[in-house]
Amino acid sequence: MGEKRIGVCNLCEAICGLELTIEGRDVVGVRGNPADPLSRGHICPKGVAIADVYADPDRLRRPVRRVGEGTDARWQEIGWDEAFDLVADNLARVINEHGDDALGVYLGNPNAHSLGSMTHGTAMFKSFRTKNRYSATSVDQLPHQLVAHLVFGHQLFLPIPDIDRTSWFLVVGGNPMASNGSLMTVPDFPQRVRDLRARGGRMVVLDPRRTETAKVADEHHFVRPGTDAWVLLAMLHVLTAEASPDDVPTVASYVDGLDTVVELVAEFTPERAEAVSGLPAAEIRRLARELAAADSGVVYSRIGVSAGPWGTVCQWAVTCLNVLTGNLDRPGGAMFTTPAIDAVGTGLIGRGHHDAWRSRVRGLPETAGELPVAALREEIETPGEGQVRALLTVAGNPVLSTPDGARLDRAMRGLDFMAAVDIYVNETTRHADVILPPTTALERDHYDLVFHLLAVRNTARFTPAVFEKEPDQRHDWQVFREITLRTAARLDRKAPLKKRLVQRARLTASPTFLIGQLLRRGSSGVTLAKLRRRPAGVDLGPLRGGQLPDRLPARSKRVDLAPALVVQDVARLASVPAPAGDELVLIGRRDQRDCNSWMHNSERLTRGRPRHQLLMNPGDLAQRAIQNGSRVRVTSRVGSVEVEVAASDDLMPGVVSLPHGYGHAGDGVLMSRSRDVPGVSVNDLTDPELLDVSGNAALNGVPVAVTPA
Ligand SMILES: Nc1nc2c(c(=O)[nH]1)N[C@H]1C(S)=C(S)[C@@H](COP(=O)(O)OP(=O)(O)OC[C@H]3O[C@@H](n4cnc5c(=O)[nH]c(N)nc54)[C@H](O)[C@@H]3O)O[C@H]1N2
Ligand SMILES: Nc1nc2c(c(=O)[nH]1)N[C@H]1C(S)=C(S)[C@@H](COP(=O)(O)OP(=O)(O)OC[C@H]3O[C@@H](n4cnc5c(=O)[nH]c(N)nc54)[C@H](O)[C@@H]3O)O[C@H]1N2
Ligand code: SF4
Ligand SMILES: [Mo]
Repeated sequence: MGEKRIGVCNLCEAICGLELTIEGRDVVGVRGNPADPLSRGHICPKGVAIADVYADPDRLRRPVRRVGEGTDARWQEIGWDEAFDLVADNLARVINEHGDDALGVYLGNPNAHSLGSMTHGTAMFKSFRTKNRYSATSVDQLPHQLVAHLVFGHQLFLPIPDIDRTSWFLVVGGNPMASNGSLMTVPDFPQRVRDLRARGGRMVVLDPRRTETAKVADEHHFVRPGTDAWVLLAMLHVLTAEASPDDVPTVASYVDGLDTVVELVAEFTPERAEAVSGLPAAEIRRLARELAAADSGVVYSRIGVSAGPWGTVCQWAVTCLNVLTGNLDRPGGAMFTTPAIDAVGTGLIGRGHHDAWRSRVRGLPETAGELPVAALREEIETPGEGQVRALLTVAGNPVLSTPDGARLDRAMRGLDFMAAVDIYVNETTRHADVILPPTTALERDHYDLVFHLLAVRNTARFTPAVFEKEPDQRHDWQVFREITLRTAARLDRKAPLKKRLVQRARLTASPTFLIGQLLRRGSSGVTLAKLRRRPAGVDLGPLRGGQLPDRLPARSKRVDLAPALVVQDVARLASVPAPAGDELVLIGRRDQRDCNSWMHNSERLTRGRPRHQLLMNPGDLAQRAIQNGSRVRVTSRVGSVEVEVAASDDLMPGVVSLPHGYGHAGDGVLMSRSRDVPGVSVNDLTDPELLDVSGNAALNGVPVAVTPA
């Protein structure tokens, strides 16, 4: 029969509650937990596969050390103590010999999904005084964070679509039917959309592909990749320049910069947007007016736009649309969460800053202490003071996930030393001298410090580990503690004793202990004891409106709609020649069963029809005399790959699409099953020179040529 346990899925931002059935140390059943107040029983195919990560024989369970090079590389298991010393000796050696900046650090996506990473990993990250800090943020949501910082005064004070109450929902460059939502924790998106439509609401999607989300929407329009900025600015133009005297928008008394917005959008007419984007001017006008007239409405944009050439301008325009239509901070609009642990209000996560320093080689600005990851390769390869000679990666795979990954892969071979905290030998960690594998989701306590902050409903939940860890395993927070303390002890330049003692004490407290403290500090009335009694989670109600200006993180308590950086970039947009529109451009895509570059080791997620193909409009295929199903060569400025092509009417003419996270390497990689998954890495085509003003990589809208292979 087995024993029932409450678990939580950490594989995407939806943070679904799970009900597991276990027998001894085996998971024999996984289903969604119907008692969970946020996820309400929802689960997707990946949630079931969480058991596969736990059981995977290819997963590392003990530290390994690389012996030999390239194809001759072997992995030798070593003890934890030896592994920690090896890492600390080498990191400290490089820092002592070459300075703080000689150490590069990269944090990947699963860090946001681990409590220990949030409490102890960030402390380790900060303890290194290097400028060479990187993360997946700059191939993802950096524009959202930068705009939130500039407009509201905190990088993570992000308004969330109130999907459960809105009557008009515009989705720009997101596909939550496949991704389950992002910067919008929205478990069971399909049901919430059905509910929205059942109460008479509408969902409109702008996307160069007729996606799964487009197919359940009331309306879908193609937009040429990289041109959303013109469309969103034209919507603002309609609301301001074309408004009748009765309809001129007014804004709340705590909002500054409306006049500047009106000036900036004056020349961005719907006709100009049509010429660039392909979306008819009449439709742009209608959409803007529908949003303004709706009882409540919200515009939401995601990675198709934030990882594009104008991510920051787009995200700013989305914010302006929500503000100018009166939908910010009100039910059915773009709202702010009130989580039991408010990582923003308490200052647990810093406000952020921008351009306090720049990258050594290309002079790219930092944001919130991180440099754009598109610069990592050149910082490793370019000799001179401040060159990255040692690298520490944590839960990431930048070789497959960042632009021109192939060249980053080659650059990594030139490092003096590399260490990785990861549960697999992947395309990136294969270059490490040492890999330290922590426990996985089912073996550690969890409280979500990040995604309650971004959720469509306020809830709190503490999930104790389903399985106790084995004595010879380490939690990630323990790994971070050891790396931090042992490295610090070996540095020539030591921090003052008092500081070191405080650091040691902080790193020695467990994440669960810290959560207990943080909950007590909050005003929600939720305690750890209460959460332990109600493992399904506690409902704290729908999102609350009317919180501004009191809760604004900005010291001025004002919203600034006209930050200088954005004003300048809109001016740049006004002066660039409109994209020609006659070349093919490449965009990304996600499938419900994919999980960035990992989970391809799970049999249940990879069997069935392959989904790695280049999707292309049949007209574009015919024009090039390419057969559906044949192999084609896709070439960009930086690289070239060979892959099968599949004809699809869902693609806008002139646009091709490849999923990211494919193209698994053989050499030195231990993930046996992934190697048999066909496909190429889209990031062998994406271009590290194509960046948004924030430094985020423009992974979407990359010019390519497609020819028969
Ligand atoms: N072209 C293109 N590129 C993209 C994107 C795109 O849309 N198009 N999307 C971008 C986005 S949004 C993101 S977030 C990035 C993701 O990019 P990355 O974060 O660099 O890569 P992931 O594929 O998420 O790799 C996660 C790694 O963490 C490991 N891991 C899993 N769980 C744990 C754990 O609990 N602890 C530790 N220590 N390790 C763990 C896995 O084994 C895996 O190796 O990719 C980006 N790249
Ligand atoms: N199944 C699954 N779920 C995931 C992940 C995964 O790998 N697999 N990754 C997780 C992560 S790390 C993240 S950040 C989120 C991302 O969540 P989403 O942002 O929802 O990610 P995508 O599904 O890639 O959706 C991006 C959409 O943008 C469209 N697009 C591309 N270029 C443009 C453009 O120029 N303009 C417009 N308007 N649209 C464009 C694409 O066609 C695509 O439909 O998903 C998370 N959830
Ligand atoms: S939707 Fe996301 S959190 Fe929910 S089960 Fe699927 S992968 Fe896990
Ligand atoms: Mo992401």
